[in-house]
Formats: sequence, C-alpha cells, structure tokens
Amino acid sequence: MSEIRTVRALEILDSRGNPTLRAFVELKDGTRVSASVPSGASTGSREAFEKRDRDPERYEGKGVRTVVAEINDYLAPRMAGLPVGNQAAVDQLLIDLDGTPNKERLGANALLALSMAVARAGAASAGLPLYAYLGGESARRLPMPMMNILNGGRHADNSVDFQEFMIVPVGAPSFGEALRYGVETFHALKALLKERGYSTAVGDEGGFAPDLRSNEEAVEVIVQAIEKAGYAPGKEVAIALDPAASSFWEGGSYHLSRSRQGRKSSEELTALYRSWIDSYPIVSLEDGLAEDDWEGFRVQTELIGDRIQIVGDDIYCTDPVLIEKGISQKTTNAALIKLNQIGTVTETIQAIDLCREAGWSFVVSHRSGETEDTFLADFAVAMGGGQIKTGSVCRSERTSKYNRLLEIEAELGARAVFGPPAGSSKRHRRHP
Ligand code: 2PG
Ligand code: MG
Repeated sequence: MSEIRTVRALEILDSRGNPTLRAFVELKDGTRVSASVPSGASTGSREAFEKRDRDPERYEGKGVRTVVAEINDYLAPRMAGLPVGNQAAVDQLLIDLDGTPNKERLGANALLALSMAVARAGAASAGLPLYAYLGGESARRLPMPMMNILNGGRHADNSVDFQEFMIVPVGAPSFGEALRYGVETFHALKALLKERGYSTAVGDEGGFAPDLRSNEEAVEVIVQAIEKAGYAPGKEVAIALDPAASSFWEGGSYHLSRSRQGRKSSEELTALYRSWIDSYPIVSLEDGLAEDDWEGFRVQTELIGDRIQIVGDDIYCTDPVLIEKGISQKTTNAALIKLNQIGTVTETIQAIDLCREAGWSFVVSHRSGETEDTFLADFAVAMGGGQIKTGSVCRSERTSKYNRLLEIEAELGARAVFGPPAGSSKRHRRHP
C-alpha cells in the first residue's frame, strides 16, 4: 500500500456560498485525489467542532484560512510517509494530534477533509471504486433515496416550521427507478404549487419553499403531487419528515411560530405526528423532537416506533457514545449518520456498527451546505444500510450524489440490490 507524499488544503465555497475546506492528498505512487467537507445549518449542539477563522473582515468570520494553514504547516509534515491502507490508523493519528474530546483544536472540518481524502487515495491506489474499498467485495446495496422536495425551518425563509418534507419511493424496484419516481413527483409538485399561486423558488437543499398556510398543507400538497405524477401514495411513493425540532424548541415548548400554530408540549407534538401518521403515508420521522428531549423521544418511539422509523439526528450527532445511550434507553429505532458531525471516517463507521448490532436502521446523510464531492454516495453503498438522504432532485450539489449512485448502479449491473435490507426495513415498510 502506497504512502502519503504530500497533503495540502484549500479554502473553497459550499452550496450556500460559505467557505469550507478541500484537502488534497498525493501518494508516492503518483495517486492524487481531493475531498471536500460539507457544513450544516440546523446543527446539533453536540456536533464535533467546526473550526472557522472568526475574522469579521473576511466572509463574516466564516473563513477557514487558519484551518488551511494548520493542515499545510502542522498536519502535512506529520502525515507524510503514512501508509494509506489502514484508515483506522490514519484517523487515530488525526484524533491524537487534535487531542480534544470535541476536535476543538484542529477542527472536525480539518480532520474530516483529510480522513475522506486519505480513504479516497487508498481506493484510487488500490484501483478500486471507493464503495468497494470501504465496503469490501460484498458492497452492492444501493440506498433508498429520501428526497427533500419541500423545505422549511432553517433551510428556507417561508411559513413552514418543519425543515424537510421528503419523498421515499418505497415501491420502486431499483435505485434508478426510485430516482425517476422522485423526479416526476418533484415536477408534479412544482406544477401544483404554480397552479395555486405559490412560489416555486427552492430552499437550501433544492426543495420548494412556498409560503403555505400550515405544516399540514405541505404534506397534503405532496400527497397530491405523488398522485398527479401517477403513483400510489404510500404504496409506491411514501413520505419522510425531518421537522428538525431543536430549531423550534424555545423555553420548554415547541414553538410553531412560522405557521402561527402556537406552542406545543412534547406530548402534544407526538400526538400531532401520530394523527399525521394515521392520515398520511409517512414512513419515517427524524428529529420530531429536540436534541435534549430524550424522554420525549423514548415515549414517541414506544407509541409509534412499531409503525414508522424514528430517526435521531441532533440528539446523537453520529457520536457512538450517544447512539449507545439511545440504544440502551430505546430512544429511537434508527440514527442519522453524518460524517462531519463526528469528524473521521472511522468513527462514523463505528457509529454505524453500533446501529447494525442493535438491529437499528441508519440513514447516511448530506448537510444543508454541500459541495460537489460525491463521497457520500459511495459511502452509503459501502455501509449497506440501504438508505440515503441527500436532498432534492435539483441543484448540482444534490444531484451529483444521485448521479454518482446511478454510476455505481450501472457498474454493479445485475449484482446491485436496492433498499433497506430485510429486517432493518420492517419499520420502513410500505404504508398499509
Ligand atoms: C438535517 C440536515 C441535513 P443541516 O437536519 O438532517 O438535511 O440539515 O445540515 O442543516 O443540519
Ligand atoms: Mg436532521
């Protein structure tokens, strides 16, 4: 296995026009690769530290020039000569060099850019596609896409409190077909919104961001769009939600201020979701409650966890310690997985291993601020969980991941399998 010759970094832009990092790794065998890190907006408070310059003179303090300098001057000489084949050893060195529990010293953005670039270099040097390098020979499961076609909350300036309304083509036979079902529904939704005089401008993840009258109207118009596109709601195309409830948790209650639907307790909000599940073809609910509402989540999972997938995002932040706590307390029955919440590829895989051992499902996810890097697509196939969340079906930083999955599907040919594996999918089944 080849060794690292040089490492360097560059300040680039993410899809929201904020600076982020791209790391370049060159190996002694001549392999040259790069990797770029995404950035969230509705971040969990326990996420690994995203380091920025805080220089108000540049990019409103969001520049990453100091991080670039640390990679080039401090990390690069310490990484030179390392073999890239042992990802865990490289990641451990990065974790040790940082030396803080939350990656505050060097920044999780610095560590992740390097960790991803080293993985990609290892794959290229071994002559393997990234999904096969990280997932082994058996990696052939294409993920069911959760496509975020209507944006609200912190991802849009509109009247919708809940952040993400996603469609899940549960009846599609393959990834390519699932994508087509999703795209056709997306275009049907556009036509419906237009007909009703709503805006069809898109939010941060490429979903429409209309000023609807209520959160319910968002689900209703999506069900209509599914039908308009010619699909059976629930049977062919279902709905997944990420309210990102930490973002409207204020002073001890959930404040649905954008839609003017007032304040709700944890129990009331779960009761609302429960009534939605009775009326709409919802198969998955992520962050229906806030990151500190562990007891509320436990009750919610007890009440509706046998009917739908309950996904924890902000509450776990892809941290194996928090996921372990959630498993022992039956807090949810699934976890969202974001590489930059924890900061290295190896720790992300550890978080996924815990989910697998507990019989939980997991959803590999992008961030709202993305780049054109397609690492996530290969990573989802490598991990074999059969689910990915990577935004709407427009905006190139989102479609790049879908397009990469189409490539992988074509490359695998008849070997490809699709969707959550049996067992993990029981809570993610078709709506009755
Ligand atoms: C989420 C994500 C991704 P952000 O809440 O799941 O959709 O949003 O990256 O803003 O945290
Ligand atoms: Mg989320």
